[in-house]
Amino acid sequence: MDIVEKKIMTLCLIQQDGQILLGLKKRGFGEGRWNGFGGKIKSDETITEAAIRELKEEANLEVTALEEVGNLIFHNTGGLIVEMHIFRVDKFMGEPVETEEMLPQWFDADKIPFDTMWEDDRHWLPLFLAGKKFEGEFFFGENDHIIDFHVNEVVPKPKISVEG
Ligand code: 6OG
Repeated sequence: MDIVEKKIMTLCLIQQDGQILLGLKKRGFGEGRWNGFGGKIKSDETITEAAIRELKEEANLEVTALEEVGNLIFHNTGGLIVEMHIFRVDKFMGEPVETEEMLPQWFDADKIPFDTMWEDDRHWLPLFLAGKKFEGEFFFGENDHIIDFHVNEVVPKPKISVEG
């Protein structure tokens, strides 16, 4: 299949006191699904800057510490490829508020609404919740169903010191 377009996107997730913050997407791509907060990168910003901006725009939260923990490639129907960078937000200021784009809500880690989320989430969110780093690739077919995928935990390589 021809590649029509490739987009780089961010996704921010906040885990706190056994809960995770998700937003119900009110419009656009993924409307009606619960997801983390994020969007496309603008030409004048880094991926991290885009992640911070999107969380402010979509839930009015000011990120003060975050870490990139996941990297996923989505092959969508029509040739669109999305490279999604997933961030764990460790510190933020403010309370989540509803915006034009998202309705934020805290979910207990064992009550995540997977049935109204993107199908890929059930395959990598458990790794995120367990504090792991991960990478993966998903191939979507009709009706946003997964045809094929792989997800791997990324284990940092140990430092080796050679003496002598
Ligand atoms: P806007 O283009 O509306 O941002 N996104 C996905 N998230 C998950 N969990 N699974 C997918 O599988 C996704 N494809 C895209 C990236 C769209 C937001 O949706 C995310 C962005 O955070 C296909 O600004």
